[in-house]
Amino acid sequence: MASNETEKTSKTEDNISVSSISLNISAIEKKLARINHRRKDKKNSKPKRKDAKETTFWTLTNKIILFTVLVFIIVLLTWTLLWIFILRREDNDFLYFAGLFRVANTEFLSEYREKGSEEFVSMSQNLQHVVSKVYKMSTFSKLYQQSLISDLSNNNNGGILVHFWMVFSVPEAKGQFACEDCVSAIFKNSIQTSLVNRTSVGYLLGLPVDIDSVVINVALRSDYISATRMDSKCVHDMYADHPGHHFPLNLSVTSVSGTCFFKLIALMGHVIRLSITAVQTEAEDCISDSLIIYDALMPIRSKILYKICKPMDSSISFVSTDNFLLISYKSTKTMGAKKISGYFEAVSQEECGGTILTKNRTGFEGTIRSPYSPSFSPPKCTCTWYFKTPSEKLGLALTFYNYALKEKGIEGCSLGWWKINENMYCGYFLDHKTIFYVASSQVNIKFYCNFQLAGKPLAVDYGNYNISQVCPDGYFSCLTGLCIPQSQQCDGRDDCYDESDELFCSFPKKNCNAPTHLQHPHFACNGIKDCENGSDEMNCTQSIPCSSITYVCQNNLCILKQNAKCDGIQDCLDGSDELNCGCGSKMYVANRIVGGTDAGEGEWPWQVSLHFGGTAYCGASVISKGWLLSAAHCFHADRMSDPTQWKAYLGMHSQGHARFISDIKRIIVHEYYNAQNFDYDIAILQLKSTWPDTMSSVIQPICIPSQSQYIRSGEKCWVTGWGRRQETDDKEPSILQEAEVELVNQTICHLTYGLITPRMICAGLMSGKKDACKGDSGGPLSCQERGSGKWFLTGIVSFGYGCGKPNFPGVYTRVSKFTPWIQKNVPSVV
Ligand code: 4AZ
Repeated sequence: MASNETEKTSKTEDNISVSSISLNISAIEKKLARINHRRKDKKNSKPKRKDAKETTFWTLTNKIILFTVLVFIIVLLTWTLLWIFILRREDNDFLYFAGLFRVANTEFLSEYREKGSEEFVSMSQNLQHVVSKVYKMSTFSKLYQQSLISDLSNNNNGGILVHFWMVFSVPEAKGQFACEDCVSAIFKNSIQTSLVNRTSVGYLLGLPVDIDSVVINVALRSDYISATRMDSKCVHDMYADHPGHHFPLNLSVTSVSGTCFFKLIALMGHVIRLSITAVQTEAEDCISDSLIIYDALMPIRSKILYKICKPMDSSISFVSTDNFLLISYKSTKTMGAKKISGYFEAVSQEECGGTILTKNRTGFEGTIRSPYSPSFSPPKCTCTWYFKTPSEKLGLALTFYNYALKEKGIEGCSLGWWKINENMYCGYFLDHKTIFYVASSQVNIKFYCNFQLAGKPLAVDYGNYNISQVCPDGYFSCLTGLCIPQSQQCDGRDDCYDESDELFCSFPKKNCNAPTHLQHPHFACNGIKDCENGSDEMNCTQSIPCSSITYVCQNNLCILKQNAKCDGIQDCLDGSDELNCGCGSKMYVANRIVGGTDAGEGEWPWQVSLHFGGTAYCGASVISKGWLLSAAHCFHADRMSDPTQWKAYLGMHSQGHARFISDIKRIIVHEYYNAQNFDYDIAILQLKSTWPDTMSSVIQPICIPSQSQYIRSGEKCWVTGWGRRQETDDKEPSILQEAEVELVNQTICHLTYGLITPRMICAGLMSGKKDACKGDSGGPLSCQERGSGKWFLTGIVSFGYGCGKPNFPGVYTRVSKFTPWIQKNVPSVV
């Protein structure tokens, strides 16, 4: 490794300060000597009368005064120098950057693998010099401190890949200087490219550099220190030099505290496949323990493939883009044993795509897969398949699992995009299968997997379908592509997975002669006798096969009774429906949000205000001791997903005056959150500390609805928050606002907004006026259960067209769709 310039710099600076002090002291001594000399001369030449005068000057008092003045000057001088060279330096922040670029047309020497080799030292000194010159000639010259070459590696594109660190020193007064784009732009702009030869290789002070390969990211100081420490026993280079051979990776950590790096390097022309078979960690918050896999040899943020922060016992594997991969393992010293098991191997680069001639029949017959499936694919890949069906009457059907295609809009696609016979689609992940039909006998499919992280493996079943009749007679054709029996249309159950079978239905008809479990949920087991023969309220607590309208007891048996949860009556045989019911009650008995009024103190004890970097940003709801529920979109941007930047204000009435404030330990954003259409807009937050029980009059959890919650349009609920009172306001109210809104029929909501998924619910007034607005996001839509009087979190403020506009109700995340997800992630949720 090249020398660590920072340490050198600071040492030289220290030397400077010490020697400057001694210089000044010796200067003073010289002056004194000169004075004495002059004094001696004078002594010899002046008459005796003057000697007597001098004797009087050198009295003891004068000597003491002179000595004090001298000491004072020396102390002053020392302090000034100390301040200039040591104390003032502490006002500067060091900022660390990690980056890489490819030097083209240069042969990689095997000696570069050895950091102590002459070849490595000489090459890295040259490269360091070039990087330093780039920044010293730039507007950041005063801030730039040094660069340090971390690795020189061979790679599948040829030339040498340079992994490097950079350190900038920024005065604290300049605030958070971390303009990653600026630092990156300085580097890229220094590369002289020529339009003539049309390659991405240009010249950086004479060095042939591939401009497309340049990546520079802000890095963690702790990563820089761990990776560059001279005596580090925690940076390991591991080589996979026999293709196909499994090299074991058993990292057992009992006492190590800090970050260790494992660099996995494969033979040229190969990529690394890393398989993690088990992870034992203590914490689950990514702060104390984490395993991060990078598609680079340095911890470069934009090259993260995957993060593992909690124990895992199933196998998962990743493939690198190039012939290397980095594992960063962070661990804090705790009691429990931590272990990571797995192996890595060098595998050949995999091509995907091909020509497929389908058989002369309808039905699915084969599967196409993303590259390296079932491993996660590298973030970037391109596959091309060409399909030909045997007849003009047969089109191509594609079944996607937990994935769907949507026509591409003007924005780009973040989860892969598809070009199918000249049409462009964005792909996105969701929790059910979809079928996509291409009404042509010749189908050209191009798949570009431009993921931010490693691409989830995709398997797509293909087969022919009859272009003139997608679903057989007697079947309803869902918008998800599924075919369901016609009888299931408008039965109150979402059989299509996108509710397309339940939209545009007339008011449900009673079917009093059918058994209760086949009746419409609008009537069945809702506590109201709708049928004269009482058939709609019969056998409601008997175990029946589970479905989307049944309540699941803890013993996994299902009952039909609606709102069985916490209604004060034991309905499940195991009594689980009445367990954990310390939720949804408020001490406050009385009875801006747009069109809202001031709430009473303690009226909404589950309401939370989330502050980001000191500013109120979103709302949230308390759902159990130490856990909150909010909207995923509050945490979407890179910066916003950092839990350390957030604080939760609980038991608060007037903004900023909370009874309890906690840091956030962990943010779990739903894995299918879709920033384009706000689908799966939900996030769980774990608090760092929990409030004392003495605050229970102002802090209470709200109940989570059961998965089978049936939503009745027109039902009145309350939305609360410190968001804007008008769309045009430029500041938020200080007192918590509340507004009563009505749940809106899903078909009407669909007609208004178009894309409303089953994970959304609309609420507001069609006349407008009462609505959530900017700043209310993530906050609760609270609905009171008629029987028990308990409050349930029916919705989470998500989005809307403006605020309080007529015919545009607010859109909320439908919490009942996430009950199993919440239960999986939050221990003992109420
Ligand atoms: C927001 O920006 C927001 N009218 C939240 C809700 C609504 C609009 C905007 C619904 O946080």
